Amino acid sequence: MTFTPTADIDAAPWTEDEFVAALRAQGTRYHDQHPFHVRMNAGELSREELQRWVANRYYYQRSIPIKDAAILSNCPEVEIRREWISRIIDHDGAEGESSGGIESWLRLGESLGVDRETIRSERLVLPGVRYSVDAYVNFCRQEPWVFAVASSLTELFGPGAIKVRLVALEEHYPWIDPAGLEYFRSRLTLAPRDAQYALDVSLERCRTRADQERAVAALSFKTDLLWAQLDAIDRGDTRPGAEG
Ligand code: AHQ
Repeated sequence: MTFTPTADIDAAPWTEDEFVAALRAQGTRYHDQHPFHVRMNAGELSREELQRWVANRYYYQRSIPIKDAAILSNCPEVEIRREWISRIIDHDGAEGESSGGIESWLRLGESLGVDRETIRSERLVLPGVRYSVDAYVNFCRQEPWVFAVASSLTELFGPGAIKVRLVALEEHYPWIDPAGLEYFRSRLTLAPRDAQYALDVSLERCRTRADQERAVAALSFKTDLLWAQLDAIDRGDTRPGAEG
């Protein structure tokens, strides 16, 4: 992704408050405002749409540890890696335990009526979902690790969105076993921790105006890919011969 700073290269760096405000302003582009999530939260999604969503978002979830491993592989600093590696364990689970976010997501799928083998086969993953998620993984492989860290700052907005989603799913879709929503409950604790660490690193390492703007651009890129992912899920499979 080629980045061209908008300010002239000698512009004064933002103050910490200005930088945080520029990052948080990206929240207006967060996917909690996407029509699909708006319909989800209003109780308007069909069972088929929820099943399409869970099977496609699996591709995002199973890609998170891969992009976090890419960040680790680009980061030469032990202290940063010691912190960041927890994200991989959170999703993959610990050795020998049937734990972790990916396992929880499969349980979410089962509670929505999609068996785990169908989800893990990824045969229901739509092209637009695959390409937007792969764009995220490749961004984290190719960009300097600090900006890949900054791209994870959508999690500044995640917990608020997930709180609303949890209430909506429990209220409007009584056929979903509440135990299947455990994944989102776990994010309410993990995401704020992760977001705070990613924000601290971004503030500490992005000291020039160009780096600050590049961090904001990385976050903007991430809000776009989350939006594109939901666009594909919202439209469904429009290819010739697609069922339904
Ligand atoms: O379940 C989510 C998750 O594990 C992560 C990791 C983080 C990252 O490193 O980019 N982002 C993220 C997100 C998760 N869930 C999304 C949702 O709406 O359910 C939100 C998403 C994000 O905000 O980036």
